[in-house]
Amino acid sequence: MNPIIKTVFSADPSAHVWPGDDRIYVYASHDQPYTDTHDTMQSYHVFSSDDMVNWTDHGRVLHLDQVEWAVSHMWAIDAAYRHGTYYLVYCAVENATGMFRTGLAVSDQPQGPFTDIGFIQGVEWGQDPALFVDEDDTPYLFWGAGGSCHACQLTDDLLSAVEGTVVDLTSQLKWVFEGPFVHKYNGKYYLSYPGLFEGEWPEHMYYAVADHPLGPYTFTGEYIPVFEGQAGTNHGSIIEYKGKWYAFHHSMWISGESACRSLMCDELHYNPDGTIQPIYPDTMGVASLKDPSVMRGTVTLLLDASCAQKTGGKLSGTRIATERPGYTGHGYVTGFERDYQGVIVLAQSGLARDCRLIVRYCSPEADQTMKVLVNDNQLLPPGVSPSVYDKRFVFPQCSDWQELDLGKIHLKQGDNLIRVYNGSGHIDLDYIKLEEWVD
Ligand code: FUB
Repeated sequence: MNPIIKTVFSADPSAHVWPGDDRIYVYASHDQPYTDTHDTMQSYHVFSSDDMVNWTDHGRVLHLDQVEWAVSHMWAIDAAYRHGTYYLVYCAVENATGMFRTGLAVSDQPQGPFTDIGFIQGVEWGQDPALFVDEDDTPYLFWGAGGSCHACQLTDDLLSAVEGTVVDLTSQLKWVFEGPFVHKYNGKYYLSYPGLFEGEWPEHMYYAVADHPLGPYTFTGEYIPVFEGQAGTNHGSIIEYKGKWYAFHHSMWISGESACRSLMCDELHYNPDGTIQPIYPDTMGVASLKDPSVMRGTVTLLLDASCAQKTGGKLSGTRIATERPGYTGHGYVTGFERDYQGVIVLAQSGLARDCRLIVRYCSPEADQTMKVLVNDNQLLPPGVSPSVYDKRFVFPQCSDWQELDLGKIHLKQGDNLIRVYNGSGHIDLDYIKLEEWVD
């Protein structure tokens, strides 16, 4: 169904399938709900799926506060995998110059969280970056803003433009405005981008084709015309996944506001001559969903407790451990030894909504009692009246990791803090999961 992500406002989707992984990952910028301007964009989310129907939101994976050189405008992004490292390639306005720069952040996991390593030297006004690594392992960077598009080869560490390789592709790309993305199909390089037909908003999605990543490109056509409910902008990526091709892009179908966008995905078809058939987005979205038995997909927010500190939460007196096998990601959180020690995670939501709260934990020695706070509200175990002082949940003894369903919680629009802490019990905590609530 379109939009594919209904739980949080996000835009500029860059989809990738990494070697040896059967999931598809979508890296996206984050729109603060209903601020009516792109100036408030400060962070990124990663979404993944193995069926293009049900998605996992891996939460906030990089925030402006974690990037020393940047002052604002965490706009469009891309991602790359090279030599065992996952790169988030993003843009932000540099504090020192007021210029858009192309930042690089790294992780050893495709879903992040990511750590900034600085901006790419030799690239000025590097808004809307796309990092394309060719089959021979050569990395190329594309960027575009305000009616222009440039590209260059990158050095092996990806941190600089190779001297003398910067090319201005603007005149080769009809109507180009911003947002390049590059994919390869049948040996040809496809550069897709949002453009302004005759200089007029909103943006159409166009593409051009070349025999070399740095061009020359031949303008080939439009693949997503302007559609009803489109935000003023559009921006996207093209990817093959499990034998089918898809175009990811965005709309304002949920919010009705152009700076409050939602991710979309539609199937993409090539003609025998390599041209792309136009896409007319509809609410049914990807073809697999046209099976009437699958009427809607789900989005689950999965917050890895061991990443809490880097994703907008906090470890309060607790620590990360790895001794007990079977955890998710980098480890689990342990050390809930005294009252009030615990974990806080950030759950961002586009709309106020109900969710099911699930905790994955292990407690081999005995039942434990824990407290849970959602924002400022103490969560009540079933059957416990608000007047009762002792509102602790029992986490039953278990010799291996298990999920405990804590029932319905309410998320407000925007940022929510969920805290699981010691109420005289000690657990090992792997993740906190928020499933969409279905009545
Ligand atoms: O998301 C902020 C900006 O809007 C992007 O950088 C542009 O491509 C447009 O989508």
